[in-house]
Amino acid sequence: MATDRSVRIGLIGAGAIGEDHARRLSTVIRGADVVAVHDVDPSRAETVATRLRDARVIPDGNALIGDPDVDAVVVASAAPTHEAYVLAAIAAGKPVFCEKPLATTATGCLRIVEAEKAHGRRFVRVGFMRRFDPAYLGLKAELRSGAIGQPLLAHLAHRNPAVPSTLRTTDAIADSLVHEMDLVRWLFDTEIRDVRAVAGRRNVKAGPELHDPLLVLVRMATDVVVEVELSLNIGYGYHIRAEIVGENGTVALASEQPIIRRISGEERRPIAQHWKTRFAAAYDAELSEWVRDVSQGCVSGPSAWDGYAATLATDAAAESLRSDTAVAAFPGDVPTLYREP
Ligand code: ISE
Repeated sequence: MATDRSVRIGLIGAGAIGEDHARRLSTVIRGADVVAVHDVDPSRAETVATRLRDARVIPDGNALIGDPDVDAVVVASAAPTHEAYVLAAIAAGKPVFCEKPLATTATGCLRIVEAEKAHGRRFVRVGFMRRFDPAYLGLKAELRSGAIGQPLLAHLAHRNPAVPSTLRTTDAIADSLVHEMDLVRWLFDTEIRDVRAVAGRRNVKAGPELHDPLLVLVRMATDVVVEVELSLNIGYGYHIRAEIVGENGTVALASEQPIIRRISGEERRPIAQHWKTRFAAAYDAELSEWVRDVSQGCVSGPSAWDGYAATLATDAAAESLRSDTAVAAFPGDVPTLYREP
């Protein structure tokens, strides 16, 4: 649909990220209106809808997708529901922004890839927002400048202050580690070859079904080796770290906080406490670009193929924990539909 009126968006999922996207779509980003909201918890849908100018609560997600007043769909519901809603949006011929992961298994992601290929066009954009984070964009620009030479290694850390005690290791891998799996493909412009996950000493704060922390070695097709730490109960804050080691030097994410406090003989720098605040600019940028695309009748950004390649790698990480070996995660050649022009 190319249009000069506001894009009418249906939101599926009114939880933490869904309500944040509703806020940004209705108060930050121009050219969009959230006109319909669905959530498995009707009271959550109602709470979000009442904050919006003119939004209806629709009790069924598929009915929201098919609603004639909905031009485009944001899927921000629980990860196990993503595949079905994205397939329904494609069947309805509607553009869809799907929060990561695209699906909880690579097989599920492939079903979405096949659905787009059957239509001969893209409908899907995946919410890999780190590609739009100013700090990561600076890191990628440094890498591309060649200043540090060819990249050899990278050290990444993904630290959450705490997660629910019910979280399982496989869900944490599929939902959190997926960011790093997309990030390394984007940063190094190459595919992942294999993944080796190691579970060491458990954090006593981790729930009974969560192995935390994890250390994951990711080997890229160019032989760059990436070490990823996934810590989900680190306590002190929401801290995302990245350092790339090149032939001539290193480049790293600096602290995202602009100030340092020097008090009582100490230097103290604030650290974000939540992913909503640490990546607010990135979420704004990615959704702003999506709304612009929808209004112009085009699709860009992280694709269903990117979603498949990242989840293939998280599947491999989970399998590696089970088998205690490295597991292949090379997705194969990018289908024509997804090749950059
Ligand atoms: C959450 O769903 C996100 O996507 C955050 O970016 C990530 O850091 C967090 O671990 C996930 O639970």
